[in-house]
Amino acid sequence: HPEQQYLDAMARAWYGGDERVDRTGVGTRSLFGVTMRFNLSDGTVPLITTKKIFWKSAIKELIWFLSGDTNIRPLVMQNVHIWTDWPLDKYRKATGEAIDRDAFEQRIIDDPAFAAEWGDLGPVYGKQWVDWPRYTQVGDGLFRREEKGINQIAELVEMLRTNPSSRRLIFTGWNVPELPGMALPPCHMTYQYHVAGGRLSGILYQRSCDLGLGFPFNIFEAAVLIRMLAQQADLEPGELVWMGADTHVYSNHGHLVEEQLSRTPRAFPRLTFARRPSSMFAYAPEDFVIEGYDPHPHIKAEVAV
Ligand code: DHF
Ligand code: TMP
Repeated sequence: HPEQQYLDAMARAWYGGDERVDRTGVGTRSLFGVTMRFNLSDGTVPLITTKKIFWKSAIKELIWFLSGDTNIRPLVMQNVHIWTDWPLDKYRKATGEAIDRDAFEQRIIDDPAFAAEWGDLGPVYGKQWVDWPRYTQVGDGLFRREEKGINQIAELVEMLRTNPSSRRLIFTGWNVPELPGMALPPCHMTYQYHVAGGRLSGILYQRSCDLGLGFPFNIFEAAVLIRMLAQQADLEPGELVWMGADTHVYSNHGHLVEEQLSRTPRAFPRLTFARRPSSMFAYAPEDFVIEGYDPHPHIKAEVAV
């Protein structure tokens, strides 16, 4: 079963990984350089089955990236909580206020000015994917930031349509000068595509991977992206290759590893589209139809902030 690649990585990291003190202070057990491959040509998508994944949250996150937004407000309004902890942590540290997560999210929803001030993550994924800053020289040592940046996703679709044999079918979130302004520098940082025999394959390069929490979202979203790009460029899906650099399990996720390793993976579900939206930027959550997802129960685990 293809999910075995994930369970093996978890086991290797947990039982034999390098113990490292990480930025969050929680501690990880880590492997460096892990590859997995998932076949998408049969219409399935890698949606982890050894625990329930809230895949609709993942779809909403992906649509949010493509919208170019970097504020958590639209996510919170759609009941997606996966990005709340970072703005919340910043708010608590800046104000000293002991506000709880629900109250913070409620303020983000109720008060757009509060959300604008405290809900933004900086120029993260969405900004770089569809509005990478562009500068024009207007004088000696003088540059103007253009109103509209580069839409890497639109350019990618155009290249897939007009020059599918290109070896430059890439987009990236790793904008070096803008990294200091980001709440977190991109983890799933670079995506590259390849067309052969009418099939679209993709590689995701992930510099840092939380196998317990982030990975199931990252791998699913990367696969869905291939399916969306294929739909837009009139290609068939091929394969997803995942390459993780620092691939780790947090030291407080032992229960997750042991429980997931004790479970038998089930068949991956199938993804179909309810319609063909007019562009990469016109998809809605209802357009994604997942059939045959029968996961084992959800397992709670704490996220390291
Ligand atoms: N930091 C760390 N330490 N690990 C991450 O995976 C991570 N991922 C980020 C941002 N920073 C991160 C963005 N993606 C969850 C899943 C993905 C995600 C952030 C958080 C998460 O907590 N998932 C839980 C709860 C899901 C829910 O409430 O909907 C899960 O059980 O899947
Ligand atoms: P880092 O910036 O110090 O590497 O910390 C980021 C942590 O978040 C790390 O554990 C990897 C994890 N992560 C994912 O696994 N997937 C994601 O999509 C994101 C945003 C973070």
